[in-house]
Amino acid sequence: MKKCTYSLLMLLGFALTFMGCGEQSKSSNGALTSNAAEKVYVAPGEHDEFYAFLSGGFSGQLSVYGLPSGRLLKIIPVFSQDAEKAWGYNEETKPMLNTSHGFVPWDDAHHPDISQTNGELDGRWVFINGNNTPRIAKIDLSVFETTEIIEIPNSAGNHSSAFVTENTEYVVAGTRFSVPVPQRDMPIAEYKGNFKGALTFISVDPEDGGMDIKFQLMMPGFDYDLSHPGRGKSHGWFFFTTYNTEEASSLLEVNASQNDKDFIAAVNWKKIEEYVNNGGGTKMPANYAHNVYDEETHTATSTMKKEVLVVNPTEVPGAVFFLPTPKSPHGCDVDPTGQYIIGNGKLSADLTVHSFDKMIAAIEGKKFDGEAYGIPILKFEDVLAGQVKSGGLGPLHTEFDGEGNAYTSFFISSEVVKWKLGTWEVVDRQPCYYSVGHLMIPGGNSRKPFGKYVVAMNKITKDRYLPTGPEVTQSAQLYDISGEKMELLLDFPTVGEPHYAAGIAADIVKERSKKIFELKDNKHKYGIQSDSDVRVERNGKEVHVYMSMIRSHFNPDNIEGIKVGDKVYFHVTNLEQDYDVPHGISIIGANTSELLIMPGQTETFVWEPKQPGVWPFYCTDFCSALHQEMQGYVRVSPA
Ligand code: CUK
Ligand code: CUA
Repeated sequence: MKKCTYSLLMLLGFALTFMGCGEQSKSSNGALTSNAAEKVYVAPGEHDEFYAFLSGGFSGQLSVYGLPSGRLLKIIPVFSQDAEKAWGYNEETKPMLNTSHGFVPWDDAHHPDISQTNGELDGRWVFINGNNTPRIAKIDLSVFETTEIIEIPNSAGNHSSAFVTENTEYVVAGTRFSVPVPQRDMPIAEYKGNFKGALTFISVDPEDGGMDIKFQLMMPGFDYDLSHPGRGKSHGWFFFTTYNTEEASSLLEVNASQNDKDFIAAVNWKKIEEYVNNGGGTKMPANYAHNVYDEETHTATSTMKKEVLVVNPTEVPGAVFFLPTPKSPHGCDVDPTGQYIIGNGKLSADLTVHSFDKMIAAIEGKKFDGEAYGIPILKFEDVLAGQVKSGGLGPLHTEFDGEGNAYTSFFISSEVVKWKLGTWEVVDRQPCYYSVGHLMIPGGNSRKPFGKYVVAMNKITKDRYLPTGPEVTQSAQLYDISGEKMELLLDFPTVGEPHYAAGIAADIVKERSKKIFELKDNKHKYGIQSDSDVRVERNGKEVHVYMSMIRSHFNPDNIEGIKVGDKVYFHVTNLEQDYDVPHGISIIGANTSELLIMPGQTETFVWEPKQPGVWPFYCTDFCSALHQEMQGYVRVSPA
């Protein structure tokens, strides 16, 4: 009888599966089908619960997603020119991409981090690093635009960036490559002892967010991979993973993995800050660009800075220590209480967890195990809190849910492993498809994570999506972590390679982000206030067109008197005062992108007509029923 019922159920199960409506059935791709769909469904017109800011990797940008739906809301241009928003094309934003190497309209963006107050996300700014030409950018979340970019001198790779301390006192940028400091022509083989690793502390103005390099800590020539600030009890410290502590100039012969243990560098930045505030440190010549977008003039300016304050770790006794950490640690993560510092040794199966209290005790007891370049090395056993026997391979990064659990990504075994802080026991594991890099729990970098979801950012998406030629999309996956077991809910494609992400409850950000640019506050040099200001001014071969746009016309819309060989500047002001009505403009043959101009703002593009004729321009952004009528002509006569 029992057997009979069982087979009946089996049969029923089969039938349901064949009909494609098996309840809670696991599809061959690992997703829980029915329940998962409900959990990520955000009904039309409803808002997502979280914003997620995903780094665009080699796209150089920052993309904004809603969670749990995984819907792409916006791509914020940061380090790369963006035709859609004219970023780096119009005269106003070109200076944002200026560097000491000239105009660099691309970068490799890795790690976004959201500003904090008292260890909690305040939703004011997102910071993100450019790896290639070392830069840190700040995105203002009242407008979702990049408003400041600072170049990092004496650096290369800029990978252990851009993480913020718990009152956003500093955003920190650590060099990945050590380089000659100052840069100079020298044999590469003389790396050891000559190259330096700069850890840069950029102060952030609590009012306007203005960034400024406070000091650079000039560390030994290791590679500085990732970092995280202390928080709570360890606030005032910053931790950096290192590799290649052998200082090999070539990693070809696995030189760099000779040492059984590399280090986590623990930096007491409060101590160094005090030293610097009392006149400590040495000013050294350095060229770096500091680019600021002014929200009143809607115009960026680029300033070339000339010097930087450098501090040697041995100048400030008691400020820098090394914690031995096995096997090329990659991620360096600190739990929400600030007690545990986790080094993810990517060549090891086990995770090493250091204890902040034990570290302080060992420092106070002066229990050192030698030194490197004058920096004391603590004893591994003295600082070890515990080890997680993960059973996985290739641990990279750890996030926290605020409930005493940690979640570590394993690149090689391609999984998320959940374990308990303090007991180090593994409580769950779920596969990722495939090869996960970072994880992100909204607020996971703060004292108060919103422990509801974890996003896995995967390097490989073999077969997960429709094929699109040899370059298949990169991918993120969303897991529900509200229960004891994690549950895979959703795959969603990403823009570029999503190295890392930062997430925040939407309520903290969304009302503030409906900012209106008031026309009366428009201080743009070429801005106008009304249609009575529109005009065309000629100055030799230079022509300035002061133009307005409002539903649904340009003014002036017919322009004559332009000649081949002229340089025509179109200064176009959007007179709209509804916050979400931009207009666009471009003209035939313009060697730039269109301008998408927000209400109350002015933007400028340059046009150098090459042929006589009557050339049309039009609005490029749908704005009303008469959008198609929003157009005009420029008459160009022979020179
Ligand atoms: S990461 Cu940048 S190489 Cu593990 Cu933060 Cu992907
Ligand atoms: Cu203005 Cu379309």
